[in-house]
Amino acid sequence: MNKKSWAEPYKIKMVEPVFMSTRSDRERYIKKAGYNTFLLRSKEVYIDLLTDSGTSAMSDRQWAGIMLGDEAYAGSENFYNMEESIQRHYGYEYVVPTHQGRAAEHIISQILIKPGDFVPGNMYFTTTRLHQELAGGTFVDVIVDEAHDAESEFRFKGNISLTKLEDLIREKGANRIPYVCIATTVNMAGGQPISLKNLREVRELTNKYGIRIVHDMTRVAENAYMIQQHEEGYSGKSTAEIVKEICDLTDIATMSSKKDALVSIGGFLALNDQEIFEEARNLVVVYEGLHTYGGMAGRDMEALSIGIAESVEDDHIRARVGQVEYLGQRLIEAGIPIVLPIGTHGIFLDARKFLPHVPQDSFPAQALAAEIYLDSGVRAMERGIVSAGRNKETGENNYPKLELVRLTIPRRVYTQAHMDVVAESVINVYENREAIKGLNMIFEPKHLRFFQAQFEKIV
Ligand code: PM9
Repeated sequence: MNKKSWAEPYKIKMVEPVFMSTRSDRERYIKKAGYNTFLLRSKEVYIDLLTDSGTSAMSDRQWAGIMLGDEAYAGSENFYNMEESIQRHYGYEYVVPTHQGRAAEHIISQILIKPGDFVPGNMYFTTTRLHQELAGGTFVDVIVDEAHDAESEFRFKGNISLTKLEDLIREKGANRIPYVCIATTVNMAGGQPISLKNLREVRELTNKYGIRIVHDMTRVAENAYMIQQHEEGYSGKSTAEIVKEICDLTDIATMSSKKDALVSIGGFLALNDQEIFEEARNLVVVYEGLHTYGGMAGRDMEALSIGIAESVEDDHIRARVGQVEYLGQRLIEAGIPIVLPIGTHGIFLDARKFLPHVPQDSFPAQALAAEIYLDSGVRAMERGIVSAGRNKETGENNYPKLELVRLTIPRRVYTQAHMDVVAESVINVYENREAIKGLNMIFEPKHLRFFQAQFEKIV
């Protein structure tokens, strides 16, 4: 049978109400939130596409696991189950639990980076770069040029430019590059994957210079699925096999389990080097908690060990990415400018093309996210000049080429009908885009300003 339609590989057992509001309610809410969607209360939101982080629906098996929480301070059984799940599905030998991804980034940055070092990576991520900088390092973007071009349909926009990477190593010297940071997938580029061919080439190059690879594996199963679908030679392999192959090419991993791994909270550092493991195991007790819980409750470690196994199942990942593609296709058909190809965890609106009349200094993506909320109560996230922050040396604004609004899809939470409502709202805002004038920033926090900055409307 030639199957044209597909459906989610689960049925709904429990429901949670969502809150509708009127436009005049939303006008009050967003003004009070300083036109920053991070500052809205969740009850003020109808469909929450702020993030896919910690927002997944857990399975009945995960909830059953929660009841098996062993809340011993030391040596919880759930830690060993989680460790075993990480070893089995990802292949790393040693595991240090952390309360979420940025804590793992903090620990590895403190251990490996010396002041004056350079850390190349496939585009920056906000928390990752900040921890590199706080440890005295400088992030260097060595992603392929296509990643910065919203319209390029290159399939593997997460790839590293080998020329940029080798030029940097020659210019700075391998001893000033503690590691190359590889993210699967690349969030800020639009959820774009790296190919295994490219990763293998990066491995060869880093081996030549004795440089480690640190893998930000936050969405590794989604990346593996894209390899299965689009990279030559992988259509016959399972997502689980490809995930293992990716991890095997890297030395150390930082994980925010709140994404791919289908839990509300948690993260870890995983690695194969015993000496670095001992250092990390020591540092985790300073910042997070004992090395057998690292800031997580026993029940959360149990849910994570089950979530990891579910995250690499082909049926799950096909439906997860399929839902993102469904929304993307609806927007493409309506002529809405989005980042192409459609990524894995959300649809990224191209605010430069959406609002060509709003200069980047007037925060077009921030303004667009606020307008979508005003239109329908759908909450999105800015991923443009506000997220890019300031240059750590000069204090000047960074001006990213990509000025995006991310409609991020939580895993297993919303239905196709919700996606239709979202598409209709974005289309409605697009039809009335001339009226949007942009924002002025009236409050700017020192670190990761996108979380807490406040704005007022330009009228
Ligand atoms: N990502 C996201 O919404 C959480 C809030 S924005 C900082 O996309 C990558 C690729 C991430 C990520 C978080 C982290 C940090 C590291 N790498 O949020 O600390 O997408 O668990 O992970 C968010 P934690």
